[in-house]
Amino acid sequence: MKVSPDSAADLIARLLKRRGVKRVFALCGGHIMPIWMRLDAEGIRIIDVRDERAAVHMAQAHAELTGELGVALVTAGPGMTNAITGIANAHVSRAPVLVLSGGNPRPQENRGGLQDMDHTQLVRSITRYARTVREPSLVLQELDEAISRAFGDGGEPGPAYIDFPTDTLRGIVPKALQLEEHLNAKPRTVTCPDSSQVERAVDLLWSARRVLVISGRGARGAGPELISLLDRLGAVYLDTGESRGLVPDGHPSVVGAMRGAVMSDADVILTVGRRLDFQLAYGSPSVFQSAKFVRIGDTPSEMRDNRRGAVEILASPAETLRAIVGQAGNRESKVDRQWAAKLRGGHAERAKKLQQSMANAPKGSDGKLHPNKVLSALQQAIGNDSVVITDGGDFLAFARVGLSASMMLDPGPFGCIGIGVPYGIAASLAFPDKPVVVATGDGAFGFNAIEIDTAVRHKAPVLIVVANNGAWQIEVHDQTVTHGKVVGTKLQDADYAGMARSFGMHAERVETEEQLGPAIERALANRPALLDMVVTPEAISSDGKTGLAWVPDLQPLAAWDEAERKWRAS
Ligand SMILES: Cc1ncc(C[n+]2csc(CCOP(=O)(O)OP(=O)(O)O)c2C)c(N)n1
Ligand SMILES: [Mg+2]
Repeated sequence: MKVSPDSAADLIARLLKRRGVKRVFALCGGHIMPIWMRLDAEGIRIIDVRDERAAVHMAQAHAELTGELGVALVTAGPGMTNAITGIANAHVSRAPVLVLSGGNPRPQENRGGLQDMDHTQLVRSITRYARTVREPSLVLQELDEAISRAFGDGGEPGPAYIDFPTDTLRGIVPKALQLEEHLNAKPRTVTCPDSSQVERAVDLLWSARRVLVISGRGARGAGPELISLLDRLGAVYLDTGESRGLVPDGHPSVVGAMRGAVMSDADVILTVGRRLDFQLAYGSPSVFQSAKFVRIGDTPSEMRDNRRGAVEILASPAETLRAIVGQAGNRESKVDRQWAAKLRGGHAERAKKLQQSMANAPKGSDGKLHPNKVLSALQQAIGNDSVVITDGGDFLAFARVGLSASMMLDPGPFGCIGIGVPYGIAASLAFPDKPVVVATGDGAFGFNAIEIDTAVRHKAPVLIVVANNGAWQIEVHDQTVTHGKVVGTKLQDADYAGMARSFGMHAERVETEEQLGPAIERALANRPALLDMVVTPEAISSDGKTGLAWVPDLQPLAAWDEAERKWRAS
C-alpha cells in the first residue's frame, strides 16, 4: 500500500522538514513505513541503525550538541520497548527528543494483532508527552505540541512520544486542515527575569567574598553571558559534565581541579541551569558548608531541587545573566581576589601535574599500557577543538578528568553506559569537520558495538577508542576491595579491531607505546575508525577510589558520605 502526498505520514515529514530536521535516526518496520517513505520523499536523511535504543541515543546526542530537536523513529512493539533505555536517558538528562512510532491499524487494535501494545502506558513516566494520535487531521497539531513540550515550553524539556496506527498514517488530510500555524516553527518563548529578583541577585553576588558559579544543562547556549559574568565578578567556576566546554579550560575562573576545597569554601553558590544532584552532593550543608545559594534556571528542577536559593530566578539563563551583568554596571565586586587567585593557582598546578603524569603513566606489571598514556596521546592528536564522548567505568573516569574538548558528553546523570558509539556517530554527522572521538571501556562498548556497522554505512567520521582491559574493571575493583571475591565481572580479551574490520571499518590493535601515536594518526585520517587499545586493568581510577562504585548510603562519594554522617549527628 503506497503512501500519498497529503496523507498524515506526509504531513509528519513536511512538518519535520519545516522545523529544520535534517536527519532522523530510525529502524524500519511495517507499522512506520509510511512515515519512513515520506521522510525520504522530503529529502530528510534516515540514519538507519541496528537497535532502536541506539537511535534514541543518537537523537539525544544530536539535540544536546546542536540545541536542535533530535528525532528517532522506531517501529511498534519490540521496536518501541528497545527504545525505552534511550528515552529514559533523555528524560533524566532533560534532552529535547521526539520519538515517533506506529501501531496496529485501528480495526485491528486490541485484537491480538502483530506487535500490538499500548506504548504510551510504558513511556508515560519518562516522557513530557505520550499520545496515540488516531485522527489524521490532528497529526500536525499533536506534533506541534509534542515538539513544544520536548523543548520544555512551560515545563521541563525532555523526550516527547507519539505513535500513530498505520491506517491513520495513510489517511488523507484535507488541505483546509493543514494549517500553516502548525507546520511552521515558531520562535521559542524566552522567559525574562523579574527585575526585583535581578536586583537581589546582584546585591548578594556583589557583596559576597567567595562566589562559586556552577553551570549545567540549562546554561548551554549562555556561554558568552556566563563568561561575561565571571569576568565582571571575578568569581571562580566549576564545570560539570552537563556543560563541559561552555567556559574554556583556559579561562581564569576555571578551578575544576580544586573542586573539594572550593565547594566547602564558597560563601555564595550561583547555580546556572544546574540541578543540585548527586554530582553536587545534593547541595548538602555538610559539603557546601556555609553557603547561600542563588539559583537560576528555566526549568523548575534546575531552579530549586534540594536547596532553596536566597534568590531564585525561573527564567532564561542567558537573559538572566545578561540582566545581572547589566544591573551591576560598574559596581565593584567584593570577591576576594587572593582567594580566587590561590584556587586558580592550585588548579593550574594540579592540571599541569596531571598532564605530566598522564604522559609518563607507567605500564602495568602485566606490561600493558596505562589508560592515561592512551588518553595523553589522544589529546595531543585531536587538539582542543574537538567533540569527545566518554563512556565506561574506570576508563570513563580517566577520560573525563584527562581529556579536554570544546564539546563533551558522557553517560550523564542516568549513568547510562553504552551511549558512546551512538553518541559518537550522531556527533560526527553533526560536526563532520571536527575530530569526534569516543573514549569507551570495552564493557560499555559492547552494548551498542553493532552500531559500528551504522558508522560505516553512513560514513560517520568518528574515531572509537576502546580501552580493552578484558573486564568491567571498576566493578572488579569494587568486588576485590569490598567483598574479597571477583564474580561475573571479567570479560574476554576480545579482538575488537577484528570485529570492526569485519564491518569494513579501519581498525587497529594497539599494544605498545611505540604503536600509539602513529595508530591514532592513521585512525584519524581514516574515519570511521576503531582503535582497540590493550590497557592494564591495574590502573585504578578516581571513581573506583572515591565511592561511586560501591554506592554509600547517604552520598555518592565516600568523603561526602562521611561528612554527611557527621553533620547529621551534630
Ligand atoms: C546500562 C548499565 N549497566 C551497568 C552499569 C554499571 N556499570 C557502571 S561502570 C561499569 C563497568 C564498565 O566497564 P568498562 O566499560 O569495561 O570500563 P572499565 O571500568 O573496565 O574501564 C558497569 C557495569 C551501568 N552504569 N549502566
Ligand atoms: Mg573494561
